[in-house]
Order: sequence, then structure tokens, then C-alpha cells
Amino acid sequence: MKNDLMILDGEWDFAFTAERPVESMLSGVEFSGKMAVPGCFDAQGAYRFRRGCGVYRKKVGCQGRVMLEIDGIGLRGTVFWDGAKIGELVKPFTAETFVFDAGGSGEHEIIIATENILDTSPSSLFHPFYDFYGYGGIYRSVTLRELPDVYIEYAVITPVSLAEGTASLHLEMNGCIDKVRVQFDGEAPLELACSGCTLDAELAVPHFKEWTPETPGLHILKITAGDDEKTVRFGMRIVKVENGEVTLNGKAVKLIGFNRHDSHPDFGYAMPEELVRRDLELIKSRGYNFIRGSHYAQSETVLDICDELGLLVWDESLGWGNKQESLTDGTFCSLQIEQTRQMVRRSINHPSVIMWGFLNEAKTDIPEARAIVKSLVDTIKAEDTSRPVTFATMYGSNDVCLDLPDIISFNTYPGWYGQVDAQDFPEEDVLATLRALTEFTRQEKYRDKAVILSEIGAAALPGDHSGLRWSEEYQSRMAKTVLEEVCRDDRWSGVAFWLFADTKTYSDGRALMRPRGFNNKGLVNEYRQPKLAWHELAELLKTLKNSKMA
Ligand code: ADA
Repeated sequence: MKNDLMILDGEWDFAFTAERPVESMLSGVEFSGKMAVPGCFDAQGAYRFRRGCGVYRKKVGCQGRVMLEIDGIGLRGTVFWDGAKIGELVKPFTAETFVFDAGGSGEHEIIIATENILDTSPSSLFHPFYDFYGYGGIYRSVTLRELPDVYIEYAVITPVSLAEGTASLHLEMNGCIDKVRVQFDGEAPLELACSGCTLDAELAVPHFKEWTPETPGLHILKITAGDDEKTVRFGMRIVKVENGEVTLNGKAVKLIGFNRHDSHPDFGYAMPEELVRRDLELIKSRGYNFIRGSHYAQSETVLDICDELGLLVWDESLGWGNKQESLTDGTFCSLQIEQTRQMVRRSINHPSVIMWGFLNEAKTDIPEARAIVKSLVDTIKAEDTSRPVTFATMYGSNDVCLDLPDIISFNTYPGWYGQVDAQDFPEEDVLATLRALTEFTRQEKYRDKAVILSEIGAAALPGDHSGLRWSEEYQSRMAKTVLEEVCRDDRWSGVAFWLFADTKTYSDGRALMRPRGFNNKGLVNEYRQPKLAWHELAELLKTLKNSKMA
């Protein structure tokens, strides 16, 4: 078998330069420093908050045709192998794969030149106005493997029937092969005939168990194709939107949880696994069942942990408040489509992912937005018909794209924006806003769609106990009012509170609304220390738990 994975994480040689080097400049780069991979070079230490290029170098022994996987970088980058360019990285947070001839046996050199310079052009996927910090570096793992002649490019296993314990398998190989072998959970292997370079089969999963939030049982499928071997972990669960509700394994489910940035002040978007796990365990332990992965494709680490804990995930591709000039820009649209397709193909086997999303708060109140929204829905459906699709709108009933997704998701901030002078918590206004939204979705054309409150919240500065705006008490009242309403009103399939933890953003231009340079709407602060709302909301949740809360 030629499938030994080399994990290239660890210490890389590093240089910080003003410009991203092109091939001809590589020999001039002096790698005088060291940097951790994964890591954001501007999160800590000498390069903290500096903008420029972080150039990483690693030596590696291999030969022949190889697959290099870079699971996510920011904000852009170029990859060189032995001094020659092999690819560009233009989609932050997106896993990219490069297959190429590594050359003869011996030591080779990889250089990944990243940059965190903010790009304001309409085609840019990461704008300076996004409300989360634009860190640079190699955010996620880098791996390499030597490839056999025929190898498995893509393997998807989709649960078909929970009554019969069957699942469909779809395989794509780079070349033709006449049979593959599959083995569930170490049971007796099965041989399946292949026609050409793909295989589609429906299989019975031996001793199958349902994957549910309470009992997140996982299965392992080992696939052998010639000299290649791939292992896929999956869960037997079926998610649908039926009669205006999200259902999981045939039962309506109420999704209650948080938007979460995969971010930490000391690590940026390269949070160590232990810290990610601690976040997710904390959320699960308080009785929540839902995470919206705002606002970029989630890492394998996040999704693996959610699979194991039984947390339900909204996975979305990168976007934030994108304006008309981007939504109608050819390059922007094709990058959106590519990154969304890559997200789906990358994470399709994770049972925790129960919906796909894209374009958070884009300008979807204009007809010009419809083409890209429709293309993104179609792109996802072409890859995966087993999950609903959504996007979070800030336009409420003025959105003109709500017929396109399966789930209508509203971001709304009553009691926070639009009334900055009022100091007391306006409970009636908050309830009136939520009720107007659900009323709007009761009309015939939206009746079959599920509805989620995808963002709502108030900022709190730890230690402010005035009871007024910005205090912990105000934030807690907001969260509790919303939770009660979402549990009371059956039209809501769920809520993702904004926000789990305070998250690094910028203060310039928003200084009044983003004190400390953080989005302060976390129920825990950036180091995950709880605010009052964290305790009070969980206490309330215990008393409200209903039969739809998985
Ligand atoms: C929006 C946006 C979030 C965050 C939030 C806020 O809804 O989607 O990313 O910026 O507003 O805190 O204002």
C-alpha cells in the first residue's frame, strides 16, 4: 500500500517580507526564523498584527507522484516545490489539494508564501470590512502522500434508510479499476465490481446504529482500491426539511446553540485541538445542540469533534456583508462557487453537518443577488441532496432571495442596533420583531421552508453590572427573552445566538461598537470566561427543554 500520510505540521523555517515572493525572488528570501504550522504568524510574537508576507519553508523526503493537501490558509498564498510554482491559494479557509510529480528520491523543498494584505477589490473573498480579523498564515494542517497509480479521489457515504440500515457509496478514482474492497467496522470485507473510474452501490451497514445528538454512534468504512486505501468515518442519520420544520431521523428538532468563530486571541484561526474541544464540550455540556460555523468552512478538527459529541453544525463558506459590486463580479462569483463546492466535498461525510450555508448577510434585497444565490444553491445540490441549504439574511421581509434556500435564516438585532440611545432592555420591541418575522414566513410561498434565527444578541463588557446597554444583565435578558420566544413559537426551528465567545475584529471605524477591538457579544469572553448570560441562559434552557430538543 502506498498510502502513508506524512503530516507536515510542526516547526517550519520562516521569513517575514514586505512582498509576496515570486519564483525569481525565492533564492533571496532569508529564512532566519521559525514558525509553527498550523499557526497565524500575526497572532503572537514579533509579527503580531503586522501586515505583509509570511513565507514558510520545509524540507521533505519523497518521490514520484504526490498529493499535497493544505487544509486552510489566510489570506492568500503561493505554493512552490523545489523552487517552481505549483499553485495559488486564493480562497481563505479552503482546503486545497495539489497533485504533481515530486521528482526523484531524496529531499525536496516546499515553500508556502502566505500574505495577510487586505484586498478591497470587488473580487476579493476577504474584505477589510468583515467583522473578524484578517489573520495571515497556515491556519490548518499540511499533509503529503506518495500516490499509487490508481487512487481514490473522492468517497461519499450517504445514509439511505434508517429502517433497513442502508447507505449509498459513491467513489471516484483517478483511473479505471475493476473491483474495490470495502469493510465496515472491521467486519468481513465485501468485493464490489467497478465500471470505469467510479462506483455507486447501496450497502447494508452491519450492526448499524443511528447517529443522534444523544448517542452519536459512528461507523468506519475502509475502502481498498488497488494499492490505495481510504478510511471514511460516517454516521447513520437523516436530515430533512419537512412541512416547515427541520427533522432529524424523522423527528422535528429544535436547534439551540451559538454562532462560533474558530478563533482565539493567542492563536487566531489556528486554535489548538484541545482548545477547540474545550469550546465544543462546554457548549454541549450546557445542553445546547447546535453550532453555526460563522463565517467560513469549518476545519476537520471542529467537525470531527462535533461528530463525536453529537453537536449539529451549520457549515458555511466564507462571506460577510458582500455588496452588489461583488455579487455581480465574475471572479468573486466563481470563487464563491468553487469554495462552496470544495467545502461540501471536503466535509460531506460528517454526520454533524446538517446544513450548508453561504454568503452571510450579502446584499440579498436586490434582484441582482439572485443569480449568485441560485448558483450557490444549485452547486450544493449538485454535490449533495441529503442536506438542506440556507444563507443568513439581514434583510428580513425585504430579502428577494428567500424562495431559493430550504431554510430561511434571519440575522436580526432588535434591542441593539438602531436604538443606540435607549439604555433599558426593550423586551416588547424584541418580541415584536421576532413575531413579525415568523408571521412573514407563514405565507403560502414560504410555509414549507424551515425558519432559523441565525443571529441575535447584545454586547456585554465583563464587569459592567449597570443593567443598561453593554452590561452583563442586559445581554442576559436579551438572550433569555429570545430563548423563551424561540421555544414557544413552533415556527422557529432554532436559534444560533450571536455569539459564543468574544472575537477579535478591528476597532478602527467601529471603535464605539467594538471596544477593545473585539466583537463583545460573546456569552463568554475571548478567553472563554463566562459572562452572566452564559450561566443564566443554560439554567433557563434546562427548564424549557422540550420534546423537539434533541
Ligand atoms: C452581523 C454579522 C456578524 C456580526 C454581527 C454584529 O450580523 O453577521 O458577523 O458582525 O452582525 O455583531 O454586529
